[in-house]
Amino acid sequence: MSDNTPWTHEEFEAQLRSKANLYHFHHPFHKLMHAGKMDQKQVQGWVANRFYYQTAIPIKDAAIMSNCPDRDVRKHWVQRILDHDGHEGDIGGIEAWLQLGEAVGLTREELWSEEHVLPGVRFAIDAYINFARQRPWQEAASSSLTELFAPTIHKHRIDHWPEHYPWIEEKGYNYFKKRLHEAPRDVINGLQITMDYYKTREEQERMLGILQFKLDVLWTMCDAMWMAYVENRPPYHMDV
Ligand code: AHQ
Repeated sequence: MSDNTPWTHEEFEAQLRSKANLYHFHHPFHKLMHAGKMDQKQVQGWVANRFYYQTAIPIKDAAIMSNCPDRDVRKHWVQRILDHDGHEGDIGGIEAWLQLGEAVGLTREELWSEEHVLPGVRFAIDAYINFARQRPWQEAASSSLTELFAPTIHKHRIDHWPEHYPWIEEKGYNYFKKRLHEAPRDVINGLQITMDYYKTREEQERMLGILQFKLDVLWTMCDAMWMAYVENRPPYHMDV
């Protein structure tokens, strides 16, 4: 007989964290990057494609807020938009990512033009934005909890890129350093919303599926970049 007993908050969080092994940190594309085996073109491809993700985050968060009638939730959630778009005293994550682009040898215009954005990356990210627009705000908010696993990946870049990619200018690290303290704060807020919303075992199991959807978004982005920048098979490659 299936167990319908709801998980305690501790058990529920442990279930969420048990998906850590599916996080895109473990994708072969990131493993190649983390091992220092990428050339400048491959790193530039990643930076340019991830810029589309970075510019999508505040759009996604604004979609969540537009669906959320709770003032107290919006009062906290708006910080995520400010963190990316910038505000008094903070240039914002999008500007910091533009500086990462310059630090790896791209121009700001190239990033804004989206000329390097691969179809598979665009579709995955647009799916995330549309999920946030169409689903109950609590579901969209809880889908951000892939950031449970994000500090590892930011710290790894800060610790290992200088030895692997000495040609990347120092200013390129500012984004990752910024997220090291923003992501854990966001996770606390996202976990609170998640624990308050998913009450029954069936609802909790559904949340695991929502987290899996977001893990799929991140993994699919890496799949598209692997094909283009590692296999050298970008869309409409015809050779067999
Ligand atoms: O830089 C990232 C970021 O600002 C966010 C916001 C959050 C969300 O709302 O979905 N997710 C996220 C992530 C960021 N960086 C990714 C990375 O690998 O650098 C990780 C990604 C995430 O874990 O969802």
